[in-house]
Amino acid sequence: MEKQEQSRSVLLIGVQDAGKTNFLFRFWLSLEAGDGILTRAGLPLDIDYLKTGADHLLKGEFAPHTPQDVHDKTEIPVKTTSGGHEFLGSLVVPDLPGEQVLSVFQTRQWSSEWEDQIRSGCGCLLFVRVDSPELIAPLDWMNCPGILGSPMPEVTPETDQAGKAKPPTQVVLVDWLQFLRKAFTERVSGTYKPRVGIVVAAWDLAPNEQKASGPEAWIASNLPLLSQFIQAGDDEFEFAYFGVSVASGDLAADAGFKADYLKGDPRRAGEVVHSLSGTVETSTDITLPVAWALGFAPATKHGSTD
Ligand SMILES: Nc1nc2c(ncn2[C@@H]2O[C@H](COP(=O)(O)OP(=O)(O)OP(=O)(O)O)[C@@H](O)[C@H]2O)c(=O)[nH]1
Ligand SMILES: [Mg+2]
Repeated sequence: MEKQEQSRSVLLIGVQDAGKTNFLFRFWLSLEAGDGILTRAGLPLDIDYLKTGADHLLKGEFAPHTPQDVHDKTEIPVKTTSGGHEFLGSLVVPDLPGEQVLSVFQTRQWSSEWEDQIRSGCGCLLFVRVDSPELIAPLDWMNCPGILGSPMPEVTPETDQAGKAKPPTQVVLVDWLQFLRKAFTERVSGTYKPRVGIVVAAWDLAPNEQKASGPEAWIASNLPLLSQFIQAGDDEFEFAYFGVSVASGDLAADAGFKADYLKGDPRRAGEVVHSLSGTVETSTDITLPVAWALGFAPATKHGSTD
């Protein structure tokens, strides 16, 4: 059995409103419940941040947007003894506001806080969220004539508070993958293949017909540039897709669901849809995407239809 005792990180990357914070708080509840691949192995230093956040989910509400001035550097003692891995150590999962992710894209510079996390054994989770108003999608010019019967009309781009056009989310994320590749090559090695989980948050909001095909197909139809980059880049990263729902329903818009959720066991809610064994399946282990990013769950099996 491979035994490791050290500090590892998983970076949560996504623009505003992508579901990072709610995932982190549900992940913490899941570590505490102790039923998943990863479990808690002590108390984090910044327990207040996690506890206050998790209280929102326990009260049946989503946690709010992370303010610009929050520089959370959550460090949680965790352990696993799953699948031939034995790990006891500290897991750094920084929860930064999406504005910072966007600002790295805009200024082409990142802080030493980001840089310091790029090390061997570090994994990444890239977040996008179903139905997010912050998911900026350009009109697909290739399909436009087919859909609209005419070439692409003039569109007014969405703008930020300063009146600057907001970049399409998939362009930001593809750029981030390129920053990450460069940083891993410089700081670890050119042959190190970091694990990058693509997390589609608020999976409960995906239309039913799209749910059956899983998060990979959702990304292919909603963020085609990102999907193509992922397909072309599988020698540079190890990718897997996860559809995550922190409550298994919409606490904000569905009062009936919220009442049932509160009557049940809010400490153990949420689910993850993935295809790690080659077909779309649902797991109640919310630690799975993080465990996978750390290498504690097997890589995706491809070609199950052969
Ligand atoms: N239905 C549903 N909505 C969700 C889920 N997760 C997040 N949301 C919604 O998405 C919003 C944004 O989620 P956050 O976790 O704050 O997103 P974030 O990436 O941390 O955003 P910033 O802090 O702005 O960077 C929440 O306020 C919820 O309304 C989910 O599993 N299901
Ligand atoms: Mg946040």
